[in-house]
Amino acid sequence: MRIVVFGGDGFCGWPTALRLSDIGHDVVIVDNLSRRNIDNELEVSSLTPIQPIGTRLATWKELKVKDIPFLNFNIAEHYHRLLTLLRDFEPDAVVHFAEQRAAPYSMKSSWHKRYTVNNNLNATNNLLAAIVESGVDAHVVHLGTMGVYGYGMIEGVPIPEGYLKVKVETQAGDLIDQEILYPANPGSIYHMTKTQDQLLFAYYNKNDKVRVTDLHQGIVWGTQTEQTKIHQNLINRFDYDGDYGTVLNRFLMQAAIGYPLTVHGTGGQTRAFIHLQDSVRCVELAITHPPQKGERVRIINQMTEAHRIADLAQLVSRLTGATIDYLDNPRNEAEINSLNVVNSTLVRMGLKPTTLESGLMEEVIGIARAFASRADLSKIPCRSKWIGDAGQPTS
Ligand code: NAD
Ligand code: USQ
Repeated sequence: MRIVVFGGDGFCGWPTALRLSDIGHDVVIVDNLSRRNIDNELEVSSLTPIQPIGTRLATWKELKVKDIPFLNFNIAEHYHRLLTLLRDFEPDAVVHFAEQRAAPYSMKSSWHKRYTVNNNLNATNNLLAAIVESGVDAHVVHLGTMGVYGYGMIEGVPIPEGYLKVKVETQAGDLIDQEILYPANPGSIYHMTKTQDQLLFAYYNKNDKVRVTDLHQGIVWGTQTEQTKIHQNLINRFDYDGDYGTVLNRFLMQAAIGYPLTVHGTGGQTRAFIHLQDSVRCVELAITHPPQKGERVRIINQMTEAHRIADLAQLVSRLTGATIDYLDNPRNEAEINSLNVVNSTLVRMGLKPTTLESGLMEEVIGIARAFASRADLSKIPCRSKWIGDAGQPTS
């Protein structure tokens, strides 16, 4: 298949592009390198020494004799480059990772809120509009988030894969069955953009019959995949800073350098998780199981395990001897929640999950300890607050 990976220089996009190339697809990467520029803005670096995209791709070509063309442009702004690419390359599938993905970054200031909304919504809308205008029948595989559901806000109801069965009372007093998009309940501006993406997909799917799979992904942990391990120039990024570092990778890195684990509040928040290797495999499965023309947007919950943050901290502490700090929560989120998620589609398609127990120590030793000397401890605290003293977000 011909596949474009939008956001293919990022944490999830890079290993996905390599995997798709490795198994024989013709892959093109589009990325405007905004994530690398945000590292410059925040004065942080990946814990792992990631190479420039040119070095990454030259190494891949040398090792595998496979060319992955790279185009550097902003899909939220350069519509005509996007349209031309789709017309010339005629992809069978496009994988859409190209969004600003950090909730704390999206809450740092009004500028960061506006950037995240402009970037994410225009990226998604441009991609869908260009697919329609080009006439290519490319299957859109989008990386969404479990955060659109509000982490199980309806007590006692397992989170379905996107659509909720409801009974609606008619004027005559009869109850009729309906299936609706699960009510959106975002917890940050970033998560809000993903709930808006859902409406864009629903609309273009209804009006133009664009085929879409929206993968509602949990928090990704881990760093390396089968392909990124092959050579040091292919190493994937590892974010540990207070804006981009996600909770489990932060705990693993903190444990490796002897920094107390930073639990927000009591740690009663329950979240969904998936290992990076499984995330890559899920995208592959989504590509090889496309929806039919005219089928509604297919929504798949891309997660393998749910854990309470406090339990994760205790598990990491037990394995490594790390101490735990319970900090004032900088976010505005429920202190405690339970989470029960339906994830049967991916299991049915053949996903064999990597469990936390099996992969944690490999990550601590192989990555976090190996690159501990590159850590800048001043970048670990989360300084982005959802609500500041003046009722405004602060950074
Ligand atoms: P990332 O920031 O590492 O990668 C995103 C890539 O897209 C970056 O390389 C960036 O430069 C590029 N990009 C952003 N806007 C662009 C634009 N307008 N034009 C061209 N390129 C652009 O993020 P990630 O962790 O790889 O996440 C990828 C996707 O998966 C995101 O949409 C995110 O919401 C979703 N997701 C990530 C996680 C996670 O834990 N990392 C979990 C659930 C969902
Ligand atoms: N948390 C801590 N300590 C930390 C960091 C985070 O206790 O040092 C807590 C947070 O308060 C939150 C939870 O851990 O309750 C998760 O935070 P996170 O930063 O790991 O994840 P989140 O902000 O939700 O975002 C990440 C990705 C995002 C993706 C989302 C999936 O950055 O792109 O959409 O996970 S989900 O969480 O399922 O919505």
